[in-house]
Amino acid sequence: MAKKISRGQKRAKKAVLGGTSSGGRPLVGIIMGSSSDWETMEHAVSTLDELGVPYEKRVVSAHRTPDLLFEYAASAEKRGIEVIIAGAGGAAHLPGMTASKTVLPVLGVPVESKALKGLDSLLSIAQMPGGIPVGTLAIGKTGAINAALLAAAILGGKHPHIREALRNFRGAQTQRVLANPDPSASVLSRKKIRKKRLPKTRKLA
Ligand code: RP5
Repeated sequence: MAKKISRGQKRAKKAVLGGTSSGGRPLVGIIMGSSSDWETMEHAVSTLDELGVPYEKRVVSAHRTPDLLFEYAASAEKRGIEVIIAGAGGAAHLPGMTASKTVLPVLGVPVESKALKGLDSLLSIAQMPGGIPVGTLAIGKTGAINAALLAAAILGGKHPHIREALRNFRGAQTQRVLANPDPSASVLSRKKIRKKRLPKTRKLA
């Protein structure tokens, strides 16, 4: 029989989980230090959506909500999460601290900072002392997309349908390049699209 949980327990569970994707138990936990990281991290989310990989997503700050970070990282494995993607900017300690509280693979996405264009984030995440690794991706959107693809590659070892989804993704990407060999054609079509989007300007008499 399913165990009944109280309203308080439900609230506490929601506080740890945040939002989830549809399509089954989340396998990837996507966390980010601030809602200002969403613009970058939404690319990890949309890539997982494209691959049909279930995830949960939420803001967890290493310095503003350290207790939540510990609770999240320590309970992730028990909750069925198999890979964590952590995005943070500046003195980006979220991925490293998360990795210190779990043996799950943690993939770090350096978010582009205003002051140093994400170089600070990149070094903070990549330069973990030996013993607690964080798989560090590129700065910004590229890193967020690749973190999702790498998470799918890790999951693919255990979940054959995810490996197939990744294979299809790669195949479609290859086909797109092969189908558009003329570089000037794609520049022209991009220019056309931009022109269409521009609002008409009225001439002054
Ligand atoms: C980090 O500080 C976050 O990951 C974010 O990239 C950065 C700035 O956060 P906000 O001040 O915009 O909340 O913790």
